[in-house]
Amino acid sequence: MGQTSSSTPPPKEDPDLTSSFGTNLQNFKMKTKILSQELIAFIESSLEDGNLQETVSAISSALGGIEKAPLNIAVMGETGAGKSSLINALQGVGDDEEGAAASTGVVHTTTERTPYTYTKFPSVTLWDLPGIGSTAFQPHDYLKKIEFEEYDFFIIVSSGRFKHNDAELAKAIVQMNRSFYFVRTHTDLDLMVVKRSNPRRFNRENTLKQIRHTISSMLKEVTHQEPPVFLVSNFDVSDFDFPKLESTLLSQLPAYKHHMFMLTLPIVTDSTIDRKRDMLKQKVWKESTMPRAWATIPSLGLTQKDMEMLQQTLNDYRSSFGLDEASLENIAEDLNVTLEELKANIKSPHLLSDEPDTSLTEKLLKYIGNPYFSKVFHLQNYFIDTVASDVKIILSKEELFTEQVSSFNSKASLYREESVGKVFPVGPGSTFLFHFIEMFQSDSDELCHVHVLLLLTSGGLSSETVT
Ligand SMILES: Nc1nc2c(ncn2[C@@H]2O[C@H](COP(=O)(O)OP(=O)(O)OP(=O)(O)O)[C@@H](O)[C@H]2O)c(=O)[nH]1
Ligand SMILES: [Mg+2]
Repeated sequence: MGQTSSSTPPPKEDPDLTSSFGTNLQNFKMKTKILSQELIAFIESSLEDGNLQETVSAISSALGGIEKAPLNIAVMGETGAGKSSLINALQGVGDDEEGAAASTGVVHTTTERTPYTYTKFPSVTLWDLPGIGSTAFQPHDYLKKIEFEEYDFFIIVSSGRFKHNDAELAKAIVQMNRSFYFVRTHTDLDLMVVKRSNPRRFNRENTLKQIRHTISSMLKEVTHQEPPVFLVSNFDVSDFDFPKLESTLLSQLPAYKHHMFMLTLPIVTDSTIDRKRDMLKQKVWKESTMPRAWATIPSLGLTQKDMEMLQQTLNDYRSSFGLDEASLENIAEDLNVTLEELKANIKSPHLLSDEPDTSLTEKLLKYIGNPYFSKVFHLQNYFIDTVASDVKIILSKEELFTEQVSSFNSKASLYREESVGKVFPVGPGSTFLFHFIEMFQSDSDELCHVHVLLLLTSGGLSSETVT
């Protein structure tokens, strides 16, 4: 359906970026398909037209349906760590069943990156990747071969001791501004070995705590972050952290998509805003041959009429970016915030005081003290820069859009309540199964996407469906 990849900017210059994978991470331009090409084209054209309200509306509605946006998850790690088995377990299929991720086993190995639609969240693709260390996938070109830049989110799968390659993967992901979960498989075997070696002192909880602590500390040391760590057995999805892994994944994915969306948005919007800003500045530069442009405010040659024109100029810049008062009011309404709350985030409405009893000279006084701004030409450029930067601020305020989305969700709560207690038939194999349901309120332009989280226990699945 013609989606373009939007790339995130490369990380800052850092000598550490030449990882032990032999790849300079700056060669990777991370891509994501979270913004569809249609949406990108629409946002660019509405911004060019100075219709910020339309841009905000498009973003809000895309965020309202964010669960439908595609998300690519890489399942990566050393060979034999249990990546393919983990995907099978998440899908609720046995290793030898139809639909199982290819090549699990002690001798079989995954040789090609293979996508699997995550059955419990169909807009998500789980990528079963070849392991580091298999013949064709040596560390030095691993990231390149697995097409590291293609993924939005990562699951590092590891078994046994925490390894150098695990640390390098974690570092690479964080340096590229992405997130990951760390999944330690074979926990069943680990416990068995520890128990065998010292049956009298064996304490299951302490052993698990120790393993988790070791991994978390190593990860903190290499990434300076505390990513979630899950100890699982792919053979027993009801034990250890497997249920928590699954529920965390399903409950966090929409928020992560939202985050990725907002992270990607400036790459699309900033260049259009900058282009518009530069065009306006060029116009000002061309007009700067007029003596008025270099007049000093307010005394040398600048008349009351000139000052009024200056105020009009600011209003024009605000209008051309869609930040005039009327648009701001509409945007505030769309985002479910008050006009004051919206204005508190930005500067341009306050550049010239809007207090009724203040004279224009008084309004300009704050600039006159600064010799640089005392020139009309510089002041015009400052106005343009401020208005352009305000547009960027509004479009990058995750919390402004979150406000809108949460209000959207609260409208949906009515429908959520109605569906509590309904049971969905889902595939076998999971103890805790979560399913998102979409419901549509017909006869209304307030289309409600309702996410219902159902917690089912094994053995209790009914075939009752929700109409
Ligand atoms: N006991 C136990 N065995 C596991 C677990 N996960 C995977 N295995 C076994 O470990 C072996 C390797 O599993 P795979 O899923 O093929 O590992 P992989 O990471 O996909 O391997 P490559 O494709 O070669 O990189 C298989 O024999 C699995 O049955 C686990 O949690 N516990
Ligand atoms: Mg495999």
